[in-house]
Amino acid sequence: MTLMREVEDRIERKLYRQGKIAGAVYTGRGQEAIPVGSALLAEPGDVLFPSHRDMAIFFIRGVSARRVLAQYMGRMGGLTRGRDGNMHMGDMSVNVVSIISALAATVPVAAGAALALKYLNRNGVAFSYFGDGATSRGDWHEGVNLASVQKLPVVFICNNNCYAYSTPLNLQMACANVADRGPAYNMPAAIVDGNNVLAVYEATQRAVAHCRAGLGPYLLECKTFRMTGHSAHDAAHYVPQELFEEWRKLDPIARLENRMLAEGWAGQAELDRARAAVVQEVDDAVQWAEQSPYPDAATLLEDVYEKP
Ligand SMILES: Cc1ncc(C[n+]2csc(CCOP(=O)(O)OP(=O)(O)O)c2C)c(N)n1
Ligand SMILES: [Mg+2]
Repeated sequence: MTLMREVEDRIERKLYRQGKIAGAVYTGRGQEAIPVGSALLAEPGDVLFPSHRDMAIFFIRGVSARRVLAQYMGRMGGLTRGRDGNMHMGDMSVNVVSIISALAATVPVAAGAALALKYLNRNGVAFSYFGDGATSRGDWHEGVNLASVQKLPVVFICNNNCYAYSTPLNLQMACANVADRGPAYNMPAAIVDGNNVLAVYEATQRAVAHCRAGLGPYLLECKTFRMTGHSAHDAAHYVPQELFEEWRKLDPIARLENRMLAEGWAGQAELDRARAAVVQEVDDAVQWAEQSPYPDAATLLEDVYEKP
């Protein structure tokens, strides 16, 4: 969670302002417990479909901060080798499927991946991530319906951060919770404190067990808040200030650290050392990324189309 926070802070608050980021910047500040608490439960053969606020998934699957930073800077060292300048990236060598920009477009793809895993008897699970707004798109309903009818092993993980760009929840869906959509598909759905990484972990354990037992998909609605604008170019004037203040008290990293100290799982010195190591790792990664070259224009069509 700290690595994700540090990499995203560096991108949004420094490199973007210095004009070094090639594309737009969307961060998951305040939402780190969701990708971390869930993706830690993915087995190597499982397939993950991150959304735009789930950077930790890449780190959990072993993608380095160097490569993620090079990606955002449009360099050859990035996952798309300079073809894209933000989070539209994946790494099929570790079963992380690239984000499709159109919201919810990856949901039917996740259902398809789960169909393949089931057909091949792999006992694998697809992890499908999206925001609250994405659940109002047609693709979301088609993908969820297919998964449910076919009893496919998909954990659908919603980060409900109360906004879809500037649109608050009540203006984009008529039910109170995303989880309320589950029964329409005869799919179990749980509401989780998305700012508590241990709660997300436990809920995901239950969801994954359900999927691996062949019982079909499972929906997790992780309640959280977007502690930033929609993107680095959005100051979020439309969000009432007191909401930020309320949710700041629920910061998932601070909450876990406080719990660790209270339970005696770690001392302050250990936490400080861990944080310093993260800062150092990100310093190194930024330097590495800045030294990575931009792609040669003559190669830009490589890997765009499959060769015969
Ligand atoms: C079909 C489609 N419409 C609009 C957009 C532009 N867009 C990107 S993210 C976003 C908001 C998404 O809200 P939500 O699903 O709640 O995710 P969040 O950004 O809050 O994590 C919008 C409107 C898009 N990418 N795709
Ligand atoms: Mg949202």
